[in-house]
Amino acid sequence: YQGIENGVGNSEYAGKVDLTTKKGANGYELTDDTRGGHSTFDLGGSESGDGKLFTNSTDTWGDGKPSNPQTAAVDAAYGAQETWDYYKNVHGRSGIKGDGKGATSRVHYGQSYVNAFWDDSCFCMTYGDGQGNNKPLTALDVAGHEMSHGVTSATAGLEYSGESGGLNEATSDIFGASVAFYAKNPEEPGSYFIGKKIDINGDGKPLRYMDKPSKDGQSLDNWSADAGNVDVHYSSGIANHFFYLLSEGSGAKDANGDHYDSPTADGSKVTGIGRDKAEKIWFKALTAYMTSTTDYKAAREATVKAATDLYGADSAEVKGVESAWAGVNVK
Ligand code: ASN
Ligand code: ZN
Repeated sequence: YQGIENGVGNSEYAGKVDLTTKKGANGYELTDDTRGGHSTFDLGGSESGDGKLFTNSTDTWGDGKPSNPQTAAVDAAYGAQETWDYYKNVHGRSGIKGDGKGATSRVHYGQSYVNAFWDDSCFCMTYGDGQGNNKPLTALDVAGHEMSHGVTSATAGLEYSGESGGLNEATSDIFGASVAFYAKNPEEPGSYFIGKKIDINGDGKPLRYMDKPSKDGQSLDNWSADAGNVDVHYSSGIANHFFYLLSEGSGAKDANGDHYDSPTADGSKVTGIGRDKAEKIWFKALTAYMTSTTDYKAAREATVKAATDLYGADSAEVKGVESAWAGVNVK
């Protein structure tokens, strides 16, 4: 017999998780035929090639520790699974390209590589092992962030420089956080703080903050004329802040033990419309109205159009979009 199986993984970040696997000629394989055949490969420290498909004699994978090479594979497979389900069940999109096809994940890239990246040319997701090879970059919000670069590339195609680059990065932060909220995993709860689990700077702090992006010391909270000259991982702050304001509104709020605090550029008050609607608006704007050269002003127009399509011209949602952009100085 060869076919679809229900496996169990012991992850580094997400606890014990269910994984869809496959029984093949050489035992169990980390391939998910219920999600377009997404498969997870071991680079074993190499920086090139496809790697080797993870296989196992039983259908229990990893032991929750980074010393076991399967553990990072469990987190990567879980991230791909939740990202697939998020786009399918929330936005009706089947796979990164919307064509029903799964991608591949590669783990154990290089030595102590502290990053993860999506690559359109191999339609593949790659994860480093992190500092001292023991903090793999395989957290759920990182998986969602990186694979969302594939979605952006297949849709709006936002150029990765200038203001469009900031919007590209923000789209990945928005949907990376959204994937984690969607998954409702108590070990790895959703948050507006990006990269909480990977401890990329070794100080226990998140990589980026959507409520008040400048808390990282470099990101922009609000638009200004030189936003297009700032690194895309910092100019993204403007749209991340917009998304937070649209979802939650202005004013301090505690959630999941995170202290969220989001003042507006001009002191105006913004009333949130809830994250679910904000996600729908951003997705529609990305897939129907944004293009490779969309800048912040055009992103405002795209989201107003999207909210108008979804909720009507005189809706509270359109007013929310307008007031959230005003709150980040995009007028
Ligand atoms: N983690 C980085 C990012 O998604 C990797 C890269 O491709 N620059 O922006
Ligand atoms: Zn990115």
